[in-house]
Amino acid sequence: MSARLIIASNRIALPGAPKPGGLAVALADALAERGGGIWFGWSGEVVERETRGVRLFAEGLVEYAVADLTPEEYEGYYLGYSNRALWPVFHYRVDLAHFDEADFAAYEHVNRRFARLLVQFTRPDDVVWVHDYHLMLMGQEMRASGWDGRMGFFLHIPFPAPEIFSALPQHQRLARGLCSYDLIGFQTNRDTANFRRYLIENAGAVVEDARTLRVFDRSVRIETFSIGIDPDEFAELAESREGRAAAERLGKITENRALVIGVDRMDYSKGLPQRMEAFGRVLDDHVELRGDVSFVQIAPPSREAVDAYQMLREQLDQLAGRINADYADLDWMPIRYLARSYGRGSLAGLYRLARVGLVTPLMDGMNLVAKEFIAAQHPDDPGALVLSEFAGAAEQLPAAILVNPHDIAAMADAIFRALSMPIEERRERWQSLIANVREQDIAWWRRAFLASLDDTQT
Ligand code: GDG
Repeated sequence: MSARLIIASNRIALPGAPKPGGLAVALADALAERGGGIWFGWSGEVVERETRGVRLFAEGLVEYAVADLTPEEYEGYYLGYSNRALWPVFHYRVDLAHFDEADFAAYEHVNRRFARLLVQFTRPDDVVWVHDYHLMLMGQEMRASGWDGRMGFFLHIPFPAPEIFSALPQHQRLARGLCSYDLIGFQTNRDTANFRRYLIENAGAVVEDARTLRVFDRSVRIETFSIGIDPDEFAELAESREGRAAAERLGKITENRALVIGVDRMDYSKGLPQRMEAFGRVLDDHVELRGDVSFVQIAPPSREAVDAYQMLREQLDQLAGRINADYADLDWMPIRYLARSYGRGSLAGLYRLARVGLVTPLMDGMNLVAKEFIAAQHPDDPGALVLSEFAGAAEQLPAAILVNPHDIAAMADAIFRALSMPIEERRERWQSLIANVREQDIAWWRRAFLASLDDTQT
């Protein structure tokens, strides 16, 4: 029997609550497949007084252990260091980053508190898998609390070029902390290469073998595991009652107009203003398309307590308003901009209805929407995908129409090309895209990561 698995992530999908996405399902499955385990993380609640311990829930073979944050921890660890410093820097937006020693102290404090809480639950032969940028220092703190078993970390967002990472005042402490893990997984080869180069140039790392560096007196394995989705789930959702109902509602309004769709958390990394401008440019350049094509952008607001997100919201409201005012007619609205969320089934139905999917982040770890869009298409009449070359997914999906999201004219051309793509070419490209989405799906991802972690030397 393989060792028991312990997962730590900032947010947890609690039993009973609908699983917010494929990742939550994948991690719960990973735990079940290992014959049980523990999933530890923040409860999502902010309470005045620091609650000492964790609350436990069980579902089948999986135990959930959650801890609350105090308002100060929420502010410093979550909003502050995680989302005002790490998120922008890792997405190449040093201009938006806010460096505050007190935020870092809160980040360290929560990582330490979580580590101490979790260590109490570990048994010597357990395997620990920590997720994402909120918890980069948790491994080091677990080591400090006496844990010396196997421990892996997966970063869901990009790892930037060393010159960008070094802008973080605490880059050395973060890098050293990360190297407490036995395995560090990244989304793409680009990220893996960036982290290796950082360690070689700044921490005197020595290459041990193709995937292992000797650094800070340890051997650390650094490898790429591109996250995927469950493609069958999205194909089924597209045909589900919810999926068909959503497609029918939108289809009634867009009638036989070609539909272009975007679905993104409202985040400045997603390139939403550039995308709207590019769509406006298509209407500028192609008089014949006016009245004939609709762009639906679903953009649920996210991290609204952070300034940069409030500014983005205003910018998008303005831009969509302006383009609509310029081009709309009595019976046609060019952009349907929806700052709200929809159920996964509805999303799948809308993906299928669309002729073109626009996934044009300025920088993105992977981007699951690209894969969901592909999985939801009908094989006989699939839509075309316009994909940013800066999305991690571009490494795996060369059959998409790849674009530079900073180049508005090129994006407008790509949208036009996608709208006019003959059905044979759409089918051919889709066959190649879906083959990849199927091959490196979510089950492949978690198994590959855990197999590599099981195989590290301790
Ligand atoms: C991070 C990394 C990496 C979106 N709107 C709604 C909704 N969504 C769902 C999508 C998709 C998920 O949220 C978004 O995933 P992405 O991968 O596109 O982007 P991030 O949220 O930034 O995720 C990213 C990912 O982690 C996994 O490692 O790929 O690079 O940034 O599943 O469908 N879901 C529902 N309603 C919505 O309105 N239900």
